[in-house]
Amino acid sequence: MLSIVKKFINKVFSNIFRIKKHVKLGLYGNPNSGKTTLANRICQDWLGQDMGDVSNIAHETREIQIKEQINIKSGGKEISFNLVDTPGIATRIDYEEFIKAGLEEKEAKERAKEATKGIIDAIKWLDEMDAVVVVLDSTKDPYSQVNITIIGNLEARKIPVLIVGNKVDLKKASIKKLQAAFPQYEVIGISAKYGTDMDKLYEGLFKMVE
Ligand SMILES: Nc1nc2c(ncn2[C@@H]2O[C@H](COP(=O)(O)OP(=O)(O)OP(=O)(O)O)[C@@H](O)[C@H]2O)c(=O)[nH]1
Ligand SMILES: [Mg+2]
Repeated sequence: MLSIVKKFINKVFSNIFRIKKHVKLGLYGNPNSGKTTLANRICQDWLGQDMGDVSNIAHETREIQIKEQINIKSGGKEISFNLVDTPGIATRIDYEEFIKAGLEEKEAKERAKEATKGIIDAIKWLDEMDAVVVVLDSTKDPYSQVNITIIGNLEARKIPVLIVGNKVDLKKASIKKLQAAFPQYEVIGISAKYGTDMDKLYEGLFKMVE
């Protein structure tokens, strides 16, 4: 009888604890790496709704976007996340690139200005995060300054990091190259667009924050 009461009390307590735990999870990475596509995938998986706009033109996300209380289940456990989609971080923004992508000059200049502000905000927000997923494009060279800067910053702040190699559906994708560039981390290959290996990503998330 006593053990049943104990079990009941334990269950109530663990439920309270579970509800209380909100992990602020940031998505960081280069422009166009697929952060918003991943944010939408996660929101679709657990809330059945999208989070933000996706575009093949870089710097689509220029303001921090937050979706609160996404309850994710993995391995028989449940954790509540506040998901933060951030503007892509770049070392250089050239409005002429936006003109080449088809924007009018005025629009291109405005986008460049907003993108610059967005990068500053993204960096400022780093301190707010409990954990960060660095979303890398697995078809691109991993030794880019931006990746190293983001990961170095997170290490210095002792914020847990999960590295995700996105776009594994593309021929040029190489998780091996990413893994070689970041040997101290396990790199998880996914396709945010098609939902490939999302279960591995959720497992990785739980390992990181538990
Ligand atoms: N093939 C493929 N394309 C993807 C994948 N994920 C994203 N994309 C494409 O990559 C482009 C950029 O995606 P976004 O999700 O807007 O990228 P982002 O990192 O949020 O970009 P910014 O907001 O500019 O920083 C879009 O054309 C997406 O459709 C993927 O897994 N596979
Ligand atoms: Mg985006």
